[in-house]
Amino acid sequence: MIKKIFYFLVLLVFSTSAFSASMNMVGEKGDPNKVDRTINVKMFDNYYEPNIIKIKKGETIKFIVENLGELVHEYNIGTKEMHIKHQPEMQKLIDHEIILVDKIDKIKMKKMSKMDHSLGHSHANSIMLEPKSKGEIIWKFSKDINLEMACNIPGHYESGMVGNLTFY
Ligand SMILES: [Cu+2]
Repeated sequence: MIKKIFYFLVLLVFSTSAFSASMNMVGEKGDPNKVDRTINVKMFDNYYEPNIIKIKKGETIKFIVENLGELVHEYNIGTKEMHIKHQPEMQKLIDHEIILVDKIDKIKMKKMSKMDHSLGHSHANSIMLEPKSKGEIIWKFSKDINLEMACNIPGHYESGMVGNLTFY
């Protein structure tokens, strides 16, 4: 039993540190007082407008994201690998009926996240929006590696809900 708990803790520490390491790879949460540029992004079913954004290394950008589609969508900044890893997490939110076709059950999300942290789905690099809603992300692009903005709701990425964040 104790051995089991030990392995669980090792796994927990390892997975959270691996996660923050990959987050640092793509930049960091931006300071709202140091925004260099504001970019409006529109989300439709299933694509972004614009779907290519050019960024200067070190820039802090405020993305004002608006969901003009009829489905729930996500705006998530990461590498291709991060998005692929994130997709099973999103599938879990669908399986638990936290993400519905056009709604996010925020009360359920809060409740479930107390038991399983990954279901809380609050990361500084992503925002999930219901149809006809708006939100923002402030992100500092401190590393110039190729990034993607993507929606990891099952089927969306595959059908084209992905765009490029490229550096000058
Ligand atoms: Cu989507």
